[in-house]
Amino acid sequence: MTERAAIGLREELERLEAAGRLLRIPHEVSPRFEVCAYAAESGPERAVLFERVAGSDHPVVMNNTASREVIAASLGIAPERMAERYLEALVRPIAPLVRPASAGPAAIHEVTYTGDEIDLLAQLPVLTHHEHDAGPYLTSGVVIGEHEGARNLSYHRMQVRGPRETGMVVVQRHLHRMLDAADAENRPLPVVVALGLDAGMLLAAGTSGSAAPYGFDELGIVGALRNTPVELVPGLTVPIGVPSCAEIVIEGHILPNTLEPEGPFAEFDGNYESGRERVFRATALTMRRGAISHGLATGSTSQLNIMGLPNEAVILRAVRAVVPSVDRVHVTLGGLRKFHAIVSIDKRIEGDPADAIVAAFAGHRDLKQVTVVDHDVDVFDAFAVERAVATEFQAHRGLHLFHRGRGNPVDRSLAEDGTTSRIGIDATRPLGLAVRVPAVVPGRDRVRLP
Ligand SMILES: Cc1cc2nc3c(=O)[nH]c(=O)nc-3n(C[C@H](O)[C@H](O)[C@H](O)COP(=O)(O)O)c2cc1C
Ligand SMILES: [Mn+2]
Repeated sequence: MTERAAIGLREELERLEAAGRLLRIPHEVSPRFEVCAYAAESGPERAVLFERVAGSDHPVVMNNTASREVIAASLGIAPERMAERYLEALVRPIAPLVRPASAGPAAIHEVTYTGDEIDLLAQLPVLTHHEHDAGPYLTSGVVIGEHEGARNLSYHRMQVRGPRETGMVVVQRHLHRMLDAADAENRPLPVVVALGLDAGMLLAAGTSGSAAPYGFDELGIVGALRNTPVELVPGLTVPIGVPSCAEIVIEGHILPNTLEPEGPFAEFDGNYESGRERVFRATALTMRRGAISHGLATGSTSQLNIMGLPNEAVILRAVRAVVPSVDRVHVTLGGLRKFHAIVSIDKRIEGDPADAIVAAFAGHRDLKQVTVVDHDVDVFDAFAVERAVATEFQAHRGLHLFHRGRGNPVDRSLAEDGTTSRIGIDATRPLGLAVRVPAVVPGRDRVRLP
């Protein structure tokens, strides 16, 4: 099987439907809470396509990153291959290409509104997510910025407050660095907001700075996952490349040195936030005919997967540098895809598990707990992992504690000075201990239950 990620949301939906992983909701559903309620109730196994959203001509997809299985179907890989495949893409990115003029106009420019023709709430389905949110928000737009040859992709929630105006929350990361430069000259920062994207694009935009440092173009990850460069077309009103695979694009500027009241909005830890945040003004809205939009609820598994699954690749890389026989890495959902990892290794010498633990912590500093198991334990099977801990682990030799490391502010259990403790669990068999022969009941394959 050649592993090639879907190019664009439409190809992704075809793949998901063929794999039985798409639920269509044909009746009309309200963008105010109801779409999110259906998405939450639907569970992580399938993406959901809302064919009729009240007040809009555009369908909305949700849950297309709700589980590893759904994402894998879009990426064209086996689910357990995700970390390995993502690592290949990080190590060998494929740079985007500008669409040649001879190829004619791109589909993303089939429908265009510019300037005062734009009315975001009238022209797009914009969801209201949680009970006490201030109103409709765009949460799933991938914001693309450029500065001195560097490109960046990241998410920034947008509170839609007027026909062309939204709030925009920009935390001190890569886009903020571009904003600092623009603020210093008191000029607006041009950006493109791409909406309605496939899982490869969504994961790349969620990849953290530890995996994709400033200046690393996240679009190169997407190109590698697709085995073909991402195609860019020039923006209509901003000097920023637009990924032509998007369903919808909002072009515009983040206003310099401007903060306005924003929120409340429920963040991924379930708490409402509000404050003074940046302001975005749209200069163009372009889309495909029949464009499909995309919704993402904060705190959902769809969001945790986007922000967390790339961490598996980073941990795999870090552990492999020390223990080349590392097999698989699983950053668990219960650990918010950030704090807890299971690592399997083919242990060659005593010392491999302890060094794998140290490497994992160094590779992804948010980690608080690493469990190392033998390679015949399925890291994705919680029962199998717990059984390995129950039957192979002894704290007097297998427990590794580290104190006073850098904590993540999201974690409210941190010490008063903001540091964290870390725990490593070596649940591998001592070398030389025979592998138990699993007890098998003969003839199970011939049983035909009534
Ligand atoms: C659905 C979703 C919403 C997010 N919302 C915000 C946000 O409002 N503001 C923000 O600064 N980061 C937000 N993030 C986090 C960043 O987009 C994410 O950490 C990204 O990887 C940062 O990219 P960078 O390393 O290129 O700066 C969000 C992430 C997701 C998946
Ligand atoms: Mn970045």
